Amino acid sequence: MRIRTLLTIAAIGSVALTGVTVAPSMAADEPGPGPEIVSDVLTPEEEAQVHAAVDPADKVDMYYKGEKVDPASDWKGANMCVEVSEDGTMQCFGSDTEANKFLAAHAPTAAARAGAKRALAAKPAATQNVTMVAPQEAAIQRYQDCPSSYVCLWQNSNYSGRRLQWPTYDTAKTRHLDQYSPSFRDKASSAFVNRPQRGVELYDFRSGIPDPHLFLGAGYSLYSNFTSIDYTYGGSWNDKADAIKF
Ligand SMILES: [Ca+2]
Repeated sequence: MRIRTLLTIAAIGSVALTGVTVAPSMAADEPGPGPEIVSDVLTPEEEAQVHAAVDPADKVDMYYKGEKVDPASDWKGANMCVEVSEDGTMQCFGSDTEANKFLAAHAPTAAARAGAKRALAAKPAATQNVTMVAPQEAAIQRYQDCPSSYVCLWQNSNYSGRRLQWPTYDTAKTRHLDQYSPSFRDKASSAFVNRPQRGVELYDFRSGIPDPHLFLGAGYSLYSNFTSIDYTYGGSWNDKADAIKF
């Protein structure tokens, strides 16, 4: 069943709530547009908590083809990087098949391993399917690259470009997007919360004014384009996120 998470918004200043009405998906586990898009600002207490949970200077180790990614360099040929340990370590991959083969055996939770296995099993059918649909529809279906039980952020809209992918742990983790190499700060443009429960928060760290945060609901929720999500201080959430709590 599609779980809808409702947030109670405290009656504080600078609340920007964009009500997006979408038809709920009827089938179980069927991805669909995120429920309510909630963009708000953190209270000073929440802000202190988030800042204490992340340190942008504390870079995570990232590996590609068995070698550590040089923090000063690029992802080289990698298209996606996936968190493979609770300490934040990432493995980067050139293709989804390569990623899912690794994750099916080495992902840090049983659900994450199962999600990768399911993606591998579904791959031939999905590929056939994509050749039969219009290119635009195929592009929109790229969210399927983010396997079941994971949370994904993409650099571009419509689930394209580079992707960061996190598994679901027993408790939520917070990561500064500056911890990745190269930094993913101010880059996220689309997202998929491919799990039934526990939404995701994105934060934008600001100096001198309260930090905005964006709540992405659980329940297989798709957010295809952050340019369509209003940002508290004007403009959109595109290329704003500095940290993620998943
Ligand atoms: Ca930012």
